[in-house]
Amino acid sequence: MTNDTQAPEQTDGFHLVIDALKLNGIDTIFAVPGIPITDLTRKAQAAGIRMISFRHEQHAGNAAAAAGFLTQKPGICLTVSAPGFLNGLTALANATTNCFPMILISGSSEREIVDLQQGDYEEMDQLAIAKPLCKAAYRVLHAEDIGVGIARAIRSALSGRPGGVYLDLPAKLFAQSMDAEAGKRSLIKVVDPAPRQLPAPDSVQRALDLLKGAKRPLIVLGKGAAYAQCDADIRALIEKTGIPYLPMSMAKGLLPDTHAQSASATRSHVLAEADVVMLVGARLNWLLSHGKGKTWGTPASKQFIQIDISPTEMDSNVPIAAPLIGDIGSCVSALLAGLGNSWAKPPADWTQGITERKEKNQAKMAATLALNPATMNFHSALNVIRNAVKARPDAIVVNEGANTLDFARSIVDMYEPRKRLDVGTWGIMGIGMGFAVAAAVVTGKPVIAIEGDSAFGFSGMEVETICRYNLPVCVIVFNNNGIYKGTDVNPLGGDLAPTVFVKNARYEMMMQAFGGVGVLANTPEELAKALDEAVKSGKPTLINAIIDETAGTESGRITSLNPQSAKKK
Ligand code: ADP
Ligand code: TZD
Ligand code: MG
Repeated sequence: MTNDTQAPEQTDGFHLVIDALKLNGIDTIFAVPGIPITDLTRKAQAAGIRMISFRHEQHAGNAAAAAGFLTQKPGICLTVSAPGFLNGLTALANATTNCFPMILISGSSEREIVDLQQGDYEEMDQLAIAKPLCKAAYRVLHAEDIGVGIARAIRSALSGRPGGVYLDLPAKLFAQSMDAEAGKRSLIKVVDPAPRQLPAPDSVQRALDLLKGAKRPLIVLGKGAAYAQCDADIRALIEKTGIPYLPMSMAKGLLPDTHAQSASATRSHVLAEADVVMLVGARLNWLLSHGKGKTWGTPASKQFIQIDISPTEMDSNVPIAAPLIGDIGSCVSALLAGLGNSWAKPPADWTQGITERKEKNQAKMAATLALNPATMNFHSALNVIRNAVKARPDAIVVNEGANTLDFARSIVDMYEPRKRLDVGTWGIMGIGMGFAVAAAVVTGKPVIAIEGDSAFGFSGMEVETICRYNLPVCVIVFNNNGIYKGTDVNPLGGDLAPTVFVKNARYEMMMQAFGGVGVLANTPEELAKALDEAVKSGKPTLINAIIDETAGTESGRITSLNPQSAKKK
């Protein structure tokens, strides 16, 4: 075909971005189109990348973050300049906070105009704004650097502690053309983006020695352990050592919550009484009371072993006696290798005491769950979902709210790893529909989103997205007429209290509006029937579960974090 007069084949910024992503195994993008990336979304779709188009960038960003957590590939969120970028930024910061790998790719306006602040369309110095809110931030100005830019973004998102990365692509870049062959050569397929990091042998021995000497050992599994995808080894470590364990919320299901060694039902007892605690991919942040205070019993009564990929996580709150730095897969297999065949199980008075307390608490909970109050409450509704997840352990549970979150976390048992996605480290509202869409898209499994009515409102419009892509998502809105409760009153009359919503809102009609199934459920029977049908049919469904508006408590289980006014009224 070629002859001397024919110009060499050209490529451009659009195609180089798409080719670089595809070369690195990226098969899905979560986006909201507009200037300057509309054509990029079209061309990516035409090139076989699955484009999931959202109604708001925050939810596209949350979807990318959840996809990253579930797959160990960076989830990609694509947005327009300034306002679209800012809408995606909360998700990027949240992903970084939670150690989920994602890349926010935003188009941006003309550098020359932005930098002189001459007032371009959607003008903003996005790179500078993103930098403090993510793990790394890059800008590509020349088409021949697109390959490097995407390779650096992927490596930054995945290596070491995973997190969010920002990639700035100015409008002019997309139309820049270059020789197709040279363009192809400029792309980089990232080799080993998350290299294993083997723990030092002496640190493994130190951890084993500490564990061996423990009288009341405890293992805490965090979402880092779920992310690491070394499920069989983690289970083997727990079962071979015989040590009781506590899963943090997104580590639930790494071992089934019904496992004999789970200490979840007697959490406060084991945290207070343990003498050696091994943290596996869990930080000693507020969710673990910073490793000190009343929760942790007698001051200085415990020693910590901490497995984490980030060395600077050690001693962040309390001294870590045995830091084990490396990737969780390598650390856990090194511990397993070091256990030998004669590992003594923990003293029976410790494990039996836990079992007895646990059985007592579980019996109490079973009695509460069996009650069937005239108006559905959190317990009677969640009991239905508990049974549904037991029947479909492969379903993914998404969960947000205050009481709706706290009760669901303790009542709905999980059976398989990475099946629970929730508000994470920040306790952020708004992840619901983004996480649900991602879970359905990347796994194809049924998704059950357990949503407080306030929590649902943050991303509710994405039910259209769920219907548009016909995703097997069943949203259950726990409708208690408000934030925490529906009973607050404004002492002055007039406007409603700030925590309450329109009473008896018909959330199910939102799903109906877009062709999905909407059901109003006043009883556990109605809820069970609708949920069963939703999971069986895979049809987008929203169940408006009417919950006793008096049943919740302020801020759920974290009431104590509310500052108290010194002045009485
Ligand atoms: P949780 O909220 O469940 O307690 P955190 O988000 O606080 O969990 O902690 C997760 C920890 O896991 C982070 O400190 C992170 O550095 C670590 N981590 C994530 N992935 C890995 C991995 N593959 N290997 C080792 N540590 C990891
Ligand atoms: N905004 C964001 C982004 N995150 C938050 N966590 C909050 C606001 C504050 N907040 C909570 O911490 S929980 C919650 C809000 C607004 C909603 C609780 O109401 P709900 O759940 O209806 O979702 P319950 O079941 O009524 O308690
Ligand atoms: Mg509510």
